[in-house]
Amino acid sequence: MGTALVYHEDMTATRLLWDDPECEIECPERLTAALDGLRQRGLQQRCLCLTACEASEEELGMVHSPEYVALVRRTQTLDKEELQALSKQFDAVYFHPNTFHCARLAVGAALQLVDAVLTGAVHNGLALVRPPGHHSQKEAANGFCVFNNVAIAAKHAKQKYGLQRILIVDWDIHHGQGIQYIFDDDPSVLYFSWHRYEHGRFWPFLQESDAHAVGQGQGQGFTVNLPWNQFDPELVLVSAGFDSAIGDPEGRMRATPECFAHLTQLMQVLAGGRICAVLEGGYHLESLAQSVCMMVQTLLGDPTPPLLGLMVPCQSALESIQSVQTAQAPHWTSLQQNVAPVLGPSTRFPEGRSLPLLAENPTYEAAEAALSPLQGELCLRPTPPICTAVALAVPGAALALPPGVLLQEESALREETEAWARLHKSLFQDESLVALGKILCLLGGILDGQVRNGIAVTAALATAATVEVIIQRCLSHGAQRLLCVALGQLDRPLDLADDGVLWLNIRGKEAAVESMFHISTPLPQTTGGFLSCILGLVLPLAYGFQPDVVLMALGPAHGLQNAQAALLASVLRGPAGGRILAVVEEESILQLARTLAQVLLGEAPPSLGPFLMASPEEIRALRLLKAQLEPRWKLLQAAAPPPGSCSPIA
Ligand code: Q9C
Ligand code: ZN
Repeated sequence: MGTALVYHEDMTATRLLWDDPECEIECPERLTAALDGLRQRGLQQRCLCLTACEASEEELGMVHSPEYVALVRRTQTLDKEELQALSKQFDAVYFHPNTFHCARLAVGAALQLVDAVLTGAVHNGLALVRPPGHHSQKEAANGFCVFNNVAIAAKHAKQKYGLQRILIVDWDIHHGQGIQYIFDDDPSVLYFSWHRYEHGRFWPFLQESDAHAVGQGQGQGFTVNLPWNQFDPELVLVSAGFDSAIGDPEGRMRATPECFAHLTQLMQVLAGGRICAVLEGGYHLESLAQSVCMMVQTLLGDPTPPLLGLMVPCQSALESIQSVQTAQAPHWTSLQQNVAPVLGPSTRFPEGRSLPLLAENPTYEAAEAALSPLQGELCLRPTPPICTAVALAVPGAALALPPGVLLQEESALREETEAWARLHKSLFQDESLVALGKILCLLGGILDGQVRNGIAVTAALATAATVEVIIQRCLSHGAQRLLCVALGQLDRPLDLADDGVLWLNIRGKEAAVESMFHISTPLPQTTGGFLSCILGLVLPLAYGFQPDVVLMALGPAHGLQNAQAALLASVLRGPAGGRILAVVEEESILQLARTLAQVLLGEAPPSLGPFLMASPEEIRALRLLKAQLEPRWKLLQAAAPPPGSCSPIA
């Protein structure tokens, strides 16, 4: 099981035949640049490469009218003047004698990818295609798009595999109005798009790209910008446009290539990891190539490189999120109990005010400058030879571990282990001393870059002392920032310097902020409360802190179900580039160690089970923490509201 890459070089055979500054950016080099990037970094070689076949006219007919398909078919025999005249009938479109062939290959590639994922041949994949698809409509080409590749793929997944819930995430910088129209009244396809809007002044200049568009009829609530885990989809299709990336002449935004690794990783916890991504826009060749590589690398299971920069959300982004929540609240019970405080009138931008976005954005030269050092860094960060290692206190228990994990047999030097143990004299003896030696060796592997992540199983009652040793060892080994997410009865070690360690304890007691680096919150008892806690508190704190290493410690009476522990471990892989050590007590919970090993190897976490709304006390606790922590941890301002019921209000 791996990652599919679907492509056909014939898709480079369509191009603009006349002068048109608007359309010239949609060029064949987009595909060759992306592919060269993948090849140079050895990523293509790690994928299952599939050659695209043309979609049939019947397949096109799932979305497009026979008249429109016939019209595109006829372009094969038109001359240049006729092609140009026809192109003018649409907005931002050009036709070429090869357009029909390429557009059918693009659809065919998307369908093959869905087949590969849904038959279980691969976990996930990317279709590198052109022309793109998300602006295309039943009877119209639009915005370089001829057939709607992703929409046809969604129809195919419903018809051929009987899927009932498909999530489409569209991260192209333009609104995919084509997909929105096609599924406007269809509640089985949730269309999520983020896009540049500028209060309607950004192409395609549509009112219906705004937050108030929520779908029609039965489909109300299914055209949305929505936090990512509520709908519980069976398949995730990504309209993967990279024109939101830095340097893009269309989008003029500044998402770094790394952002796409993190976006991809967030999607990976959904739908059992079944992700089909299909290329849409992206017109700065180097930025496109790097962003595609970031996505494919993450699909392949590699850790995400750290996100650099100031972790502060901008005011206008917060306002956009707020207005989406307001528009969606009538359709999703979850959004009615909103953790986020409503923005005061003084902070709101008046509707329609144009923001100085263009002036602030980088020129191409600036983008090149920002991209090239990143390149260097990418090459300098080698993949650790070992992905996941497990240190067990009792060796026999290894049988239950998934294949692919390294069993940590080696121990740290005896003197070293004893020196650490002396700090906690009464707690490490015999068996627990042996376990400590292995854990120290495993931790050393993580800190030296030999091992990506690990699980440490401690002997009975030794968890707290082990956590103390791990923290001290990390700090003495040059870790600048260590995030500790501690569950159950574990106290923050005394005499820790602030700043270096962010201690977040999720335990039975009430919410409390001892300091900006010492926080505790109760473990929610509902799925909704748990998701709110993870998405609305843990994740913003983790990304805001930018740790080098994450320690997830399950102490006595942690009360976490295996699926909850798996989701937590899965999201905590993001902020520290996958450097995470999970500490669990005793082999008695070996099933837990097994589940954790699976997610640390890159598998999707299991389902959390039936959905229960967060309780009022859980919401109150989160609100309280948010209010107290926001001055220091600004990402909390953008925190998702607590997720609610799995289906919208009828
Ligand atoms: N210069 C895709 O990204 N041009 N289509 C807008 C502003 C059309 C974008 C005019 C952009 C179409 C798939
Ligand atoms: Zn676009």
